[in-house]
Parts: sequence; structure tokens; C-alpha cells
Amino acid sequence: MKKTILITGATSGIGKSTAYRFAAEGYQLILTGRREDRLKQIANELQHEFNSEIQTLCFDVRNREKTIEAIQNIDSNRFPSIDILLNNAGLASGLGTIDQGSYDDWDVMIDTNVRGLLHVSREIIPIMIRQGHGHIVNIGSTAGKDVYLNGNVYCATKHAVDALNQSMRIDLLPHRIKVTAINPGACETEFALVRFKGDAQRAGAVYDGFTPLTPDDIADTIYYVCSLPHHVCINDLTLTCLSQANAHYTHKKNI
Ligand code: NDP
Ligand code: 8X3
Repeated sequence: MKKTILITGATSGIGKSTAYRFAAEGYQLILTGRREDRLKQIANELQHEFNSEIQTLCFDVRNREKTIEAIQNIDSNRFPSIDILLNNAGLASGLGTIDQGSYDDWDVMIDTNVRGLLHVSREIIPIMIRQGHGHIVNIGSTAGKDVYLNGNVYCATKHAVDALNQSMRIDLLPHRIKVTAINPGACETEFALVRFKGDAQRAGAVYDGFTPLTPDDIADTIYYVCSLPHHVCINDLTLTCLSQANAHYTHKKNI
């Protein structure tokens, strides 16, 4: 029987690359995000290229009721099990000192990166417990291992993901559900564009002077941790590009 992966935030970046990677490996896909046009386009491409079985769910992970409703709408005939949950939807909003932080930016990061991850996990974990297996992959960050200047609330949300990742693993041990954190360093996606609210110049400058990770690099790593023998668990994996040591040391050339 084909396996199914549910990916939150599949409309862009790491989530989108992971959808393509798992589709190429013959997985069935449940893809989520807020931008319905992109979900439809990606689903069409994957059906055309890989003949994938796909359901798209358009909802905002911050909204608890909509998340519950969307997950209740999963077609269990087509998707009798959910083998992997990739908790990937997330963002940074703004970059500034704590005394000048925007309440709205703080809310959107906490509500998406922490509450959103909890909403989806709370609905999927009982399904995994009932089916007797599952693998949850939480996208953390180097910002969840260390903090950096002006990163304050984003770093706090990713530290929360780190704590939840560890807690989930303990709580779900009796149910034989794997829990893995993937903690990427700088990776060129729409992340910086979102952080800087559409300022392409500022977003592009983030990657000046070094070669960052690509979303395909992360997707390959996610596929790797998900394809190990049943008894083998990678619990926590941090990956950076060659120029980055951790959340605050990046060696940049000519800038
Ligand atoms: P992108 O901006 O390219 O993708 C983010 C994805 O999250 C989009 O598909 C977006 O979909 C979705 N998303 C955001 N907010 C919501 C929401 N409220 N409800 C549902 N979906 C949402 O960035 P990345 O691919 O880089 O980010 C993916 C994850 O990786 C995030 O958790 C990020 O923190 C983490 N990360 C990124 C790094 C980087 O350098 N890029 C490094 C370390 C971690 P839509 O807008 O359609 O809803
Ligand atoms: C995203 C990477 O360096 O902007 O988590 O925090 S960084």
C-alpha cells in the first residue's frame, strides 16, 4: 500500500520541494496552505508528472476551527493512513529589537509557528495512534538552537518547536510514533521576502556573499530521515550550508 505524507505549508519553499521529492518516490500527498491557487497548480503538476494521489486542504493553521474542519475532510478512502506529518508551515515577521517589536508581528509568529503546529498535531496524532504508527517531522531552525540579534520572538517560537519536538517524542513513545526535528540554517525560499514584508531587495541581501541551502537540500534530508528502517530514529538534525556555523556565525565574502 502506498504511504501518505501530510505537508503543512506546501505552497512554497521547503514544503513545496518536499511535496515534489515525496511524489517522485511514489507517496500519496495531502498538501496544505492558505494560497489555494498555488495548491491547485502544484497538485496539477504532481498529478501530471508522477500520477500522484493528492488532496489539497486550504486553511490557515492559526485558525483552530478551520484546521479541525479541514482535517476532518481528509478522504479516508483515498488516504486510509497518514504515515508522515511534516509540520513545516511557519514564518518570521519582522527583524528588530525587542523594545520596538510589533505586537502584530509577534502574534503572527507565535500563532503560526507554535499554535498552528499544535493545532495540526493535535488533530493528526490521534489518527496516528489509532493506526498504530506514524512519523512526525517538525521543522525547527538553527534559531531554535541559538538566538541572534533582533531574532527574539522568531527564535522563541523555534525554541518552542524544539521543546515540543522533545516532548512529543516522550509522550508518543508508547505508541511507536517517531518524532524528528529538522533544524535548517539559512535556506533561500520566500522566507526572507515574508520576513521583510515583500521588500525583495532587503530579502535578497540576506543571501549576499554566501551560498545558502536550497529547499531541495532540506527535502532530501527529510526524505532521508523518513526512509530509515522502522527501528531507527533520527531525533534531531541540524543542517547548514558550508558558510554557516550556527544561528549567528555566517562567513560572508566581499560584504
Ligand atoms: P516559505 O515562505 O517559502 O514557505 C512558508 C510556507 O508556510 C508557505 O507554504 C506558507 O503557505 C505556509 N504558511 C505560512 N503561514 C501559514 C499559515 N498561517 N497557515 C498555513 N500555512 C502557512 O518559507 P520556508 O519554506 O523557508 O519556511 C518553511 C519552514 O521552514 C518555516 O517553519 C520556517 O520557519 C522554517 N525555516 C526556514 C529557514 C529558511 O532560512 N528559509 C531556515 C530554518 C527554518 P501560504 O502562504 O500559502 O499559507
Ligand atoms: C530561519 C533561519 O537565520 O533567519 O529559521 O533564523 S534564520
